[in-house]
Amino acid sequence: MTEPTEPQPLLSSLTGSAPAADRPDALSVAGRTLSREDLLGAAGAVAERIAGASSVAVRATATAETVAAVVGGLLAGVPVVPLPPDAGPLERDHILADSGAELVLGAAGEDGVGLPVDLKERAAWSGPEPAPAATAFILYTSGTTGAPKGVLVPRRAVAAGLDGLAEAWQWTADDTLVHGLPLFHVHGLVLGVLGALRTGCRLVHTGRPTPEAYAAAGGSLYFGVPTVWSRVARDPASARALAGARLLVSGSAALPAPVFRALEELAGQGPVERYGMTETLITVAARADGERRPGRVGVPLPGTRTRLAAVEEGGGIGELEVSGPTLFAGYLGRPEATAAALTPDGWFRTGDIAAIEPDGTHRIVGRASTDLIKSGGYRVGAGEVENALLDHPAVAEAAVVGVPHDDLGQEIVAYVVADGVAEQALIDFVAERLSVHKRPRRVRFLDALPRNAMGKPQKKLLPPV
Ligand code: MCA
Ligand code: AMP
Repeated sequence: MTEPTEPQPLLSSLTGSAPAADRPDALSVAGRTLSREDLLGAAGAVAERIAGASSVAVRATATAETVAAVVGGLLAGVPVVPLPPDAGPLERDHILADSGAELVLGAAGEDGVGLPVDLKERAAWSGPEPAPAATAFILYTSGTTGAPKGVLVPRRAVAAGLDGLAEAWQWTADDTLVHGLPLFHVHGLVLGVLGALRTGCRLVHTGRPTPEAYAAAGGSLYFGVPTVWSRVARDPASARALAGARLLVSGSAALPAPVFRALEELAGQGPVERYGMTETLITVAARADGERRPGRVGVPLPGTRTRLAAVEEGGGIGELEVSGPTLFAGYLGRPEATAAALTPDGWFRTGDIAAIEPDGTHRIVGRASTDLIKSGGYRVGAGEVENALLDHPAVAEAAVVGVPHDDLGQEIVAYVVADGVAEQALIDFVAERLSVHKRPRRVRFLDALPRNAMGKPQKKLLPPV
């Protein structure tokens, strides 16, 4: 078997393949426009400031400054740690301490920490191309228990993943990519910003992913999480305005079939779905030239292999395992967690239950653990929210679950044993200490959590909300 060839390195794709005709609005983020040359100049100035640092955190507001800071990190070969801009002290301090980030780029938050990025600064960066195995990003993501883990994403994985998607979606410099997703996760940042820079296409980031903003942006290629697509589908005028787009893409959570059908009717096309994880980037995608069917997330990207583990007899479904060039290099400082996530032969255990159809297309059926919640496309660990609730002096016990929800896919619901505290106060307590999107949307007060004979909480026995 021949070894797969290395993709074009990340740095030279950022600096070397600018389309011949740069345009003043090559990049537009929440109304601020820049040419590609301006972006690279500002990013070069960032690179000069941070060169030699072991890692740099970026307060990832949806702004052009964030894009310049991230690209500056990639130019300088300094691993970038995106920080959710609304992360409260518990989450922020954990990410900064765990990653060891020496600097925080971006306008200072309430903590007063942050070095502003000036888009008017310019420098031509001429540093060497870092090794393909060097870390591009340390992305913090929830597990089922404890605090989020830092996922080490190699530069090679980003390059390979983006090239695979460009091929699957016929994504070229002629496209205009539109989305309004957060810039601290794979979807909005890696695909939604670096994908545009690597293919050389124009990017319009709408600030927030509202149906009206998507409709007004006039793109050829649109990215959204299912919550965004379901809001578009409920706004017929906005949905119809997308009829001229070449391709709509949904990912980060399961797209409900009724949303697919509504878009088919209103926008003349259902979205292609793709599937992935922070640890693996996107591994499976429906192709632009393939059949679009609700619930089918497509076929493995070039170089990626998939298999099902522990398939139940006659069931045809099992835990999806993946291998290939887009896999992470481990959880930062957590060898046991890294080892537990991999099989002895090096495949990543996704924790997702899937089926592979005879035509090779994949269906995601559910998750093995109910303690990993997907709400609005955000991955939220039940344990992290439970620990935050238990920090409240009035809370004696807490159990957090994801409950099916029309708009968010799953809604975070907390069951607590607590005395003398109101529902909203607990919601705000979590929103302020973690990130706003990790807050429970509802809190139920119980006299005791259901437990088994061993004293272990039994989430299956919790009463309906
Ligand atoms: C509400 N707000 C509060 C509180 N309640 N603020 C403080 N304390 C509270 N108690 C404010 C918020 O700050 C926000 O303000 C506003 O209310 C609305 O927030 P929220 O209700 O959370 O927004 P939403 O409407 O529910 O958001 C839906 C959404 C969002 C826009 C779809 O969930 C979203 O952006 N999802 C994308 C997630 C994503 O990109 N996932 C990718 C990871 P303000 O309006 O002022 O801000 S997955 C990935 O990367 C993989 C690899 C993959 O497959 O893609
Ligand atoms: P994250 O690490 O935040 O990207 O979350 C990864 C998880 O999102 C996966 O393990 C899946 O459970 C879920 N996911 C991503 N894309 C899809 C999809 N197209 N359909 C169903 N679930 C998805």
